Amino acid sequence: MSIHRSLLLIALPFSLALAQACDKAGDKPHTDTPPEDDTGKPDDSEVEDVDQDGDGITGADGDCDDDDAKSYPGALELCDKVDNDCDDSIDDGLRVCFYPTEGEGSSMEADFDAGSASSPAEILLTTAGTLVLGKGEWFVSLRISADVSVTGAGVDETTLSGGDSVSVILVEDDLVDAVTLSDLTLTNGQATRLHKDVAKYPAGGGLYCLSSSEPHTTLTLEGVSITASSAVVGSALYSLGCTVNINNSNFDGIDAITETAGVFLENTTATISNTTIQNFSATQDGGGVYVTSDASLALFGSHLLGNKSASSGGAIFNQGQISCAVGQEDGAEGTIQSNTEPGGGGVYIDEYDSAIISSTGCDWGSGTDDNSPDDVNGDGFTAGQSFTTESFTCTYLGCTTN
Ligand SMILES: [Ca+2]
Ligand SMILES: [Ca+2]
Ligand SMILES: [Ca+2]
Ligand SMILES: [Ca+2]
Repeated sequence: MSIHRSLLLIALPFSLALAQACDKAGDKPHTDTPPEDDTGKPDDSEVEDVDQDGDGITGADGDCDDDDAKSYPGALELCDKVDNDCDDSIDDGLRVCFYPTEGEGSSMEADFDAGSASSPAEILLTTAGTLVLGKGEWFVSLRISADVSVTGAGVDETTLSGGDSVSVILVEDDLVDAVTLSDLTLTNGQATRLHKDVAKYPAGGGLYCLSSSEPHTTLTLEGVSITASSAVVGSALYSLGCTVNINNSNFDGIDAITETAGVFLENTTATISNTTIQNFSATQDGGGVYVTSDASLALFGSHLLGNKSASSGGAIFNQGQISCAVGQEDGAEGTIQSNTEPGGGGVYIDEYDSAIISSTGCDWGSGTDDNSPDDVNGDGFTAGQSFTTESFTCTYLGCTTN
């Protein structure tokens, strides 16, 4: 006789006895012939009355997965993509879960909760996966050196703060292909990394992205707000070598301190859609955005509003290639308005032969929302130029309307 057969013979009477015992516990008299089932559903009453996974709850008593001892009514919800507490919601009520691309998920709540306003937690993510943040505010400097998506519960629900002492998120490893941030706010960052050439300049208070070799890291922002963050260069965002895609986001310079630009793009290909960059005030060139000669910026249906430079380029200081156009999906008008600087031009074009700006379907304001004193100026201009909604192209020598 095989071992399997002997086990079966032992197990069979035991389960029959158990089924009978369960029946005795109820009021139903036991019969050998089960009543006719006219519900159309499989008759599994005898199976459910046994606690198959040993968690103390039978299927009949509400164990929503009687093959998983970590799932039963009242169980602790775990970061495992399973409904542990049997309320029909998976991983509900959890605050910080990390799900690696391979392997089991785990809670990072304790790591995040360890930070305070005066001492943000330093957290490294070195494994590819998804970090899911629930409602709450955490004080962190989050360094990402793997392909990671960070997703919050919404810009008004999930906030990561640098406590005015550290950059909130750092993306800085050449092995990283793609990092995505969505549905969260980064605030009160204070740059901790330095500009590559001018090491005395801290760069990227809210978000810092460094990708120094091919293929470049793709950094995607969807529904991200960056506020009240400070740096010498790029108070909200500094990108060196990353490919940056920004959609439905907001960069606000209120309570920010910057010498040069809220958004600083260097050796970067940037596409910014349906996004607002506003209220930045720089003591040097470039209020809202600074585009270096090896960078490009395509604006679609986006808004640069109320940015200031104490030098040149209230909205943008441009050495590279920039375009302003309507939204790619909704055709919404772009706006570059109410940006100011003393020297001339919402956009200032520096003396680089390849520096260019083209505008189609963007509104450069007029009257009270006009840029002051001009819309576009450049190193070789005889006078600053003013536009409203016409299409035009400018180099550092001057503009032509299309
Ligand atoms: Ca069970
Ligand atoms: Ca169970
Ligand atoms: Ca649940
Ligand atoms: Ca779970």
